[in-house]
Order: sequence, then C-alpha cells, then structure tokens
Amino acid sequence: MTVPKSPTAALEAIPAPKLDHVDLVTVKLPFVVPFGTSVYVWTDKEAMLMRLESGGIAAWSECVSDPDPFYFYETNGTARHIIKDFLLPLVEPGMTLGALEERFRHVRGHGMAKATIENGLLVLIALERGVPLHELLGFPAKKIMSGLSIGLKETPADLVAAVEGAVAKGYHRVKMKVKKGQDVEWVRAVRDRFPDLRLMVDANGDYSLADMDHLRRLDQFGLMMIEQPLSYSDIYEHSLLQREMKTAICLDESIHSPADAATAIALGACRIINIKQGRVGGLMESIRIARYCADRGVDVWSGGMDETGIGRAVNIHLQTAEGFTLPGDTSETSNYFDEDIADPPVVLDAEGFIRITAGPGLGVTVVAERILKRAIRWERLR
Ligand code: OSB
Ligand code: MG
Repeated sequence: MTVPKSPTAALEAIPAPKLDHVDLVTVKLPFVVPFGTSVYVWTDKEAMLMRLESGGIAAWSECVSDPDPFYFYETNGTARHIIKDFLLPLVEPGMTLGALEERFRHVRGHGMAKATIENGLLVLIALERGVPLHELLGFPAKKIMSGLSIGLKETPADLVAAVEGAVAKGYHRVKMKVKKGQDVEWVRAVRDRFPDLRLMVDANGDYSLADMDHLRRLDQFGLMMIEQPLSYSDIYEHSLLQREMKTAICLDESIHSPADAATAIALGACRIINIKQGRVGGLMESIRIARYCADRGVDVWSGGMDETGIGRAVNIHLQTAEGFTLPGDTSETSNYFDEDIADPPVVLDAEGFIRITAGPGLGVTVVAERILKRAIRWERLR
C-alpha cells in the first residue's frame, strides 16, 4: 500500500525564523452595515493582529476570533492567553514548522490561536524568500472565485435589494443567513427574483432534528447547500438530516480538525465542507483537509470571519490550494469596511473574480497610520 505524500511535507521541513519581536495589536473597525446571524449581530470587527519581526522584516497575521464566544468558543481574550502563556513560548528559532505543529498539539483545541502564529511564520518566511504566500504553500497563482455572505435583514425587500447588489457586482454565489422564522419565505423571495442564481443559506446551528420537515421545504429552491443547519457541536444528527434532504449539507462550526472532516465524511453528515483556516488551526491543516476531501470527491470552500485585509489576504492565498472547488465567503473589502488597515482593498474584476495582488508574502501593505488610528490595545510579547 502506498501512503499518499502529505501536501504539506515541504512546508513541515522549513525551519522557523528567529523572532526578534512579537506584538499583539487589537484594532476595531466599524462595519459598513451591521452583520446579523442567528447567533448575534456584529456592528464592528474587533480583530487581534500579530506582528512578527525578524532581521528587520515584519510580517502580519490576524487571529480570526471575535471578542465574544457566540460563533466559536475562542475569543480574542482566550487567544491572547493561549498565545502568550502556552504557544509562543514553544516557538524556538531553527525548529521546523512540522516540529512546531507537533509541540502545538500538546495544547488541545484553540486552532485560531495556533493559526495566528503559524500563518504569521509562513508569511514571514515568504517575505524573507521574496515569494508570494501561495507560492511558498506550493500552489500557482489563479483567479479566486468570489462569494458574498449577506446577514439577516429587516424585511424580505431589504434582502432582495442586497442580493440585487451582489448580482450586479458579479459575485459567483450568494449566501444568505437564515434562522427559525426567517427562512423559507425569505429564500422564496430571493428565488422568485433570481431563478438561476447560485444561492445557499447558512443557519449557524439554529435548528434541531425536530425541524426536519420544515428544513425539507428548502429542497424546492435548488440551493447549492445549507450550511450548519443543526447544532454547532453536532456531526451525527447532520448525517440523519442529510439522508432526508436533497439539498447538500455543508458543515462549518462542527469541523475543527482533519479528524472531524473524516468523521463527517464517513458518516455522510455533509457533502461539502467550509474550511475556515483559523477554526482548523492554520494554513497547513487547511491544505491537508482540502486534499483529504478532494481525494474523496467532497467539495470545500474557504469560509470567512469578516476579516481585515490581512486575514482576507490569507484566505485568498489559501484558495489556490488543491480542493477549493467552490466559491468561498471572499467578498470585496467595501462590503465590510469604508477604510481597511491594509492596501489595496479586495475588489472583483469584471467577471467577478479576485486577482491575487503580486508581491511577496500576502501582497498587501499594512498601513501604519491606520493601525494607529484603529488600535485599541497594543502588547509586546517578545
Ligand atoms: O458562519 O460563516 C459564518 C461571519 C462571522 C462568523 C460566522 C460566519 C460569518 C460569515 C461571514 O458568514 C463570512 C465573511 O464574509 O467573511
Ligand atoms: Mg457559517
């Protein structure tokens, strides 16, 4: 039997650079419009950024947690604690990234905290080598598909207006949030207006198996998928629901690791997986999950956490990896922020694609004045 070569073997062999300084900078950016979901309404993005400096080169990464634990158990507060007290002390110069990941496994969970350091190191290494992040990861540049995630709206008319805007922009697919009592008729309103739109819904875990008959009513709309209909922590019950629904189920919240992806696929709990690089512990785990899914005919796409330009760029580079076959939650910067902390902003081209900006590392410049303007906390860890 031949064991397939890990898609991250080359990355695992790279030695970690010596870190002269590590800072955590929390910025607060107001959203253009509030982002409503079944679990919470966010009015701004409070992002904890990491700055890693080595030999005069500075790399940035973004912890994708929120200040609250309403979508995921990690928060900016827990990530700070785990990074400062457990993960960063494990990082020694010269150790390979594979050895570092192995040490990080001693800390259970806390993927968003782990991803902040690992992604930062990868960006730093890419900058040192003068190559774009996707090239360091081992994938050629390509045009990235776009997708918009539309939050809960006050009225179906407001929702249809938002979808009209997305269609006019050329987004490759539109996701709308749903919750109990704001689902079938709202999807119908969008479907009636756009019969051929690539449309999907995300419930963020608002339903239970008792709602099965109701959820099956969504089958009539030809949706691409329904994301996380049942509990944030469930895999098994999704397998029972998937058997009874035509619409593909996509898991988001339930997938924290390659093992979770394997469980979900083995149980038939979903046909599609949303990979959020932070939620699964970073770029390397994301690449492994995407390859595992590709080998089994399961589509994956890159989720988003309303990131600033730093995290948004990480997600864009990740989507060059094998297996990212569907449009992700990667939208224009202007959908979230009037002014981001990085340049250039993400924009769609005439065909709705996102072009990876050329240049080493993330290909975006973090603007110091905007960081200073938006910073609410700055802490030097090293
Ligand atoms: O469930 O995918 C989700 C944002 C915050 C928390 C959870 C989710 C989301 C999104 C937005 O849907 C994705 C994005 O546009 O970045
Ligand atoms: Mg989701």
